[in-house]
Amino acid sequence: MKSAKGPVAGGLGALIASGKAMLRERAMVSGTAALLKVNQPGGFDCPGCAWPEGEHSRLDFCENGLKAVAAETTTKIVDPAFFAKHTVKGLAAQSDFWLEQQGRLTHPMEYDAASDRYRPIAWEEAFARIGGILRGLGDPDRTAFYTSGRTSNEAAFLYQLFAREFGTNNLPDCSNMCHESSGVALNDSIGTGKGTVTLADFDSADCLFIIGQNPGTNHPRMMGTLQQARRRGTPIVAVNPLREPGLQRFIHPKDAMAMLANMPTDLATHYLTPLVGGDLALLKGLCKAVLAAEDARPGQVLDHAFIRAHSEGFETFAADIRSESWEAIERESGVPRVEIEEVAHLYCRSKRVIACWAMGLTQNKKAVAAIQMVVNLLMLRGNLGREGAGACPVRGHSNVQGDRTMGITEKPSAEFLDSLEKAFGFAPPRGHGADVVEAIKEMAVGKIKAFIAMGGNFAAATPDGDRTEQALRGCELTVHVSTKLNRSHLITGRRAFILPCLGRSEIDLRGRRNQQVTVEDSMSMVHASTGRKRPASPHLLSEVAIVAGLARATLPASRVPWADLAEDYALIRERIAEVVPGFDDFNAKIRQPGGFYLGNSAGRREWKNAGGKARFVAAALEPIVLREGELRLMTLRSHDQYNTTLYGLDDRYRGVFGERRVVFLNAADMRARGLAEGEKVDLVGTDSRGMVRMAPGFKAKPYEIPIGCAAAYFPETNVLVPLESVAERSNTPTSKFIPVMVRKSGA
Ligand SMILES: Nc1nc2c(c(=O)[nH]1)N[C@H]1C(S)=C(S)[C@@H](COP(=O)(O)OP(=O)(O)OC[C@H]3O[C@@H](n4cnc5c(=O)[nH]c(N)nc54)[C@H](O)[C@@H]3O)O[C@H]1N2
Ligand SMILES: Nc1nc2c(c(=O)[nH]1)N[C@H]1C(S)=C(S)[C@@H](COP(=O)(O)OP(=O)(O)OC[C@H]3O[C@@H](n4cnc5c(=O)[nH]c(N)nc54)[C@H](O)[C@@H]3O)O[C@H]1N2
Ligand SMILES: [Mo]
Repeated sequence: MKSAKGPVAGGLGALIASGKAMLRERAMVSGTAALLKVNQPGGFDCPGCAWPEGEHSRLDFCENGLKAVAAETTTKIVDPAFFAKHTVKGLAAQSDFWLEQQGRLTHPMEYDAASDRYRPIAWEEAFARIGGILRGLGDPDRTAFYTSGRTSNEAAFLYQLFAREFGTNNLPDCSNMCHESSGVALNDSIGTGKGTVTLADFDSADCLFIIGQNPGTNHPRMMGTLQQARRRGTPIVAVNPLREPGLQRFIHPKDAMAMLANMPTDLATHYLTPLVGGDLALLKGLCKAVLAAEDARPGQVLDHAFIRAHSEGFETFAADIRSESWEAIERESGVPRVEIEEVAHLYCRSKRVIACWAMGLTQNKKAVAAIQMVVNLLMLRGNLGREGAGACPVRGHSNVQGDRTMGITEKPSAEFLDSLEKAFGFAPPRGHGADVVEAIKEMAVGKIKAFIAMGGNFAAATPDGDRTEQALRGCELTVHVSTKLNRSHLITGRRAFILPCLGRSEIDLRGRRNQQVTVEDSMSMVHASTGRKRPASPHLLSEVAIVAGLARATLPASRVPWADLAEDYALIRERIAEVVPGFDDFNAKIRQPGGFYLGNSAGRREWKNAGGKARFVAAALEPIVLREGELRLMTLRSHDQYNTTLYGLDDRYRGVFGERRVVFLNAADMRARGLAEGEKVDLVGTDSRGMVRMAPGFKAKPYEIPIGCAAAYFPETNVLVPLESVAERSNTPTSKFIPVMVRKSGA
């Protein structure tokens, strides 16, 4: 939607776009019915994002939530007849968009190399063959068990139990590419890996920071919360190299009056546009200006009581900040001192501040240090563990946080393993397993030989596309538990299986009852989710039943009653209650409307890290040096995609229609390269070892982005991300910082 001042997020455009998505999926009738039960009591949890439900963010209407539901409830199917028609090579030649459009998987399939086709196989037969191969590998560490973040708590708990009883901690997950940096930073600073705020805190905050996040597209239900805040007069500070239309102007699609009058709410009151990767410098600048304000009015700016009682490391931190020069801060952040000071003064005037962030912070080399600097900034004025204030990493997948709570991690704590051992009577492996990047490296050298995926699209979501593909092809076995066809199914190991599962919207009939599952949102609320739709095929099994089937076939002498657990998920919840802190009376608690709050130690000002205090952590500012002509490329999501799933080819808010191979550039950088608007360019990256990577044929689009920076969509650009280019301490691929040359195609 356009207004006099440019594009507006939400509004009528959102209504039209979601209608189109449902028509395309032929999900109109059933989809609308399904939607009535999304995020409602007795209904199912939205498979979109992890933003919690609340008064202002209930899914009365959410364009991208609707697209996610439409994609899952499509009536199109990918059945054995489909696979008989297409060779894997033929399918691999199709686009990701085409693959997604073919519909829901209906039967378990096994790859037949001789005909290069997937052929149907009975469930029990598939389990038996996979179990046989896994046992035959000898060493349990030769298998990696990947998880994407939609998997329910019940399925996730069983899956990690299976992996650990089998004998490995190789549990890479999508978090490794997502909020791992937040977990590492927060655990070290405040002794918990999760956000400290609840949704109610947004009602009393008097200043919000939104750093490296594009909620208009990726967390649309957050927009209702932000709009309410603005109506109360709460200032919002956006920190983002791109001027995101969704952060500037928004109409709630439910808000018919505003829509008719075309009167959007102006969202961000302050907009800082750092260089890509310039956040650490910018945040140090904000801390420096706050310390300067304290020096000017001693005792009136900092929360000395908090600093004294609750923190350590303040002196070292403050000394480092004071010695940082404004010249370096301005150069490395790309933001003028006056703008930083203005926002710092707003921060000092505000009594209750929440800082939100997402991938713009986590997928950079200095991600962990930058997130710790956000925490430092909050702590200077005691903005942690009190009403209306705190740290809010905004999670991605709808249950990615819950999966971690259930033990999906390659680095389990000793306490967790002790509880598991006590509850199930086997000795789980104690050494750390492989994360995503390590798993790819270990597959590449033949150390990991089997790859099992509980959801996701590993081949497309991971960095260094070509190398990851080689690594997967080198495996003895690849298994994908999936709802829809994707690229990863076409990159097969020597033996390969697709195991199709129920989606969250579907009825999951086991033991004659429609089983409930549970999920945890971004603010530690756990609640039940019950599917309401008839399954896409009668041959589908739930993720829970698939894990149980695999485990039974792989571990004949198992101590876990797999078959019973898979017939009654309440029994799984009883076991979770035994192992995971905070889940006592789990089955009773999920009967409360809206579920229950797990609590957050830092939110209570209890510090569970090594020193027993919240830590101020200093970080040196190292100059970022690029080669002559290189730009800092960030890779991001369009409005019409869910990670590797493409719903369409538009990015309405950013003015892109019918295409995805687009690179956003500053007009000055285009002029310097003699590029006209729409001209085709190749993106070329070189890594430290001199290996050249290329993504050809992108259209140059002038955009409001700082000079020296560029942006393009993922997964098309994943070939450019070197496997070795990771965030310090979290090993997260630096998807938001890839040095590239932009060259005219064919030049
Ligand atoms: N509809 C929809 N919803 C989704 C998803 C989806 O694909 N589609 N994905 C889900 C998942 S798994 C996740 S993790 C979240 C992702 O949610 P986001 O983190 O909002 O997603 P991205 O598109 O990666 O965008 C990150 C933002 O960071 C900015 N940015 C890039 N580099 C920098 C930088 O160096 N500094 C700063 N300050 N900002 C920077 C970009 O301009 C962009 O606005 O959304 C979840 N929700
Ligand atoms: N360059 C670049 N790369 C990135 C990112 C980036 O910003 N830039 N972002 C990273 C981030 S934040 C993330 S989280 C990862 C995402 O990585 P993944 O989670 O691996 O990828 P998705 O695209 O979300 O997975 C989509 C597939 O999941 C399956 N699926 C959908 N619903 C279900 C379900 O209910 N059950 C099961 N079993 N399967 C289901 C479908 O088959 C679908 O094709 O990508 C990362 N990669
Ligand atoms: Mo994510």
